Parts: sequence; structure tokens; C-alpha cells
Amino acid sequence: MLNKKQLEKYYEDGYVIPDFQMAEKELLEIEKLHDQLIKKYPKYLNYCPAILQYDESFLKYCLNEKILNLVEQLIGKDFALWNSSFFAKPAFNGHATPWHQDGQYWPIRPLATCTVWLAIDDATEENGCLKFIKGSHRDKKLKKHEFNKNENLTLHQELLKTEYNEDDSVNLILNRGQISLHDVYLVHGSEANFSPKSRRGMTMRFMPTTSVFDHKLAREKYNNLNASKYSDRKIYHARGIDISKKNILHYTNM
Ligand SMILES: O=C(O)CCC(=O)C(=O)O
Repeated sequence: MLNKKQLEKYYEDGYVIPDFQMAEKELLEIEKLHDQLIKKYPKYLNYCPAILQYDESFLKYCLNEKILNLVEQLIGKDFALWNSSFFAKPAFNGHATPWHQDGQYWPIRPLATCTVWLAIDDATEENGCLKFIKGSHRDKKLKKHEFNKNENLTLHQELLKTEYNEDDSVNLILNRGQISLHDVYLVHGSEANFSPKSRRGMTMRFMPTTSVFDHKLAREKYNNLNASKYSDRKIYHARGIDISKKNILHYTNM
């Protein structure tokens, strides 16, 4: 569980690294599933935006009870898993993730999400670990982004340079099996990976069910902007009830 200091860190800085370690057996299983995924869909070698759409076997790891306990402390007892993606960044050819805030194109109203980022490899400065701008979430506003069409990027929305100061960034250095949790408004990004070591990271996106994942809004507004359609997303029950009564939750027996 997160202690008082760790909770304060999440609210102050926008992220926290809890005392959590995923079991090696599970990490090996995730690696295997990911290898199968990119063998079948080589275009996702660097980045797969929505792994559950291709293989629901990943679900088991997202709904890990210890992870859900941590998320519950941050966003309350009623929440759902609405996505999981894989930022794989292979050795020598790992694409950068431009500075951005999550949620530019997310059809969640009110916008709210806690992201769990699971390190499948040790994440270091050398292989392009995630970087955060501490405290950049505090005003709870989406800042100005522009489209960057460079193909060697995982994501294409990029924060305007005037919106942040890179000197304020901190490296998210994690060992294999560790996680971090970050706020939806936190500014973050990562460098390309030209090192001989891969830097795989799996994300799990959780929203409180006081918010609605609006499939209609996704269809009307955001579908053309993304490789995978938001309107097709299945929203998985994680804990509690659907407070909004407007989400279509899928229940699993995991
Ligand atoms: O792992 C990365 O390089 C980017 C991850 C990211 O943008 C996110 O977790 O929201």
C-alpha cells in the first residue's frame, strides 16, 4: 500500500513509485504474449496502442490485486480499466515519445485517469526511460499540443516548447517488474533508444467510474486521429460499481 509520504508525492509531483514488484513468472508470461503479438503484427514492434484488443490474456496482469489496491488509494474504490498499451522500444531502434500530456484525444468526461507504467526491462537513461516534469499536473489543464508527423515516434501529439521547461525533468529509473503511477495531466516523454538493451513498458489506464468513457464522442471526434479506434474500446470492470451509470462495463472472472 502507499504510505502517507507516497500519497503526498503523487499529489505534489503527479507520480509515485510504490513498493511493488511483479513476480518474475508473470513478467516472463507477459514477454511471451508480447513476442506473439509482434510476431503476428510486426507494425507494433515499437508501440502497440491497445494490446487488449488483440489479446485479452494481458488482462490478468492489469487486474493484479496489488496493483488495484494502489490505484484504489489514488482514484477511489469504483474504477475501470479502459486501456493497456505496450511501449516496447527495441534495442538500437526504439522510437522516442514526444513531450505530451495524456488525454488530448481521450473521450473520457470528466477527463480522469491514473496510468500504471510497468517496467518489463530495467528502464535507464541509456535505453530511454520515461521522463516526467514534476508538478506539471497541478493546474489540471490540457496544454497546447501540435501534430508531429515524424514516423520515428510512438505518439504524434507533441507539447509546444513554450508549455514546459525540459530542465525541470526527472528520469523515471525503474528495475524490471517495478511500476510507477502517474496523473492524466502530468507532462512526460522519453528519448529514442539506440542502446543495445530494449526498454519495454506496459501501461494500464484506469478511470474512476464517476467519469464516462464516451464511445459516441470517440466516434464523432477522435477516431481518425488514432491507429486504434477509441470507439471500439471495451471498458473492463476493475472495482466497485459504475457510479455514472453510463459506462458499459465488461465483467471478467479474473
Ligand atoms: O513509455 C513511453 O515512452 C511513453 C509512455 C507514455 O506516454 C504513457 O505512459 O503515457
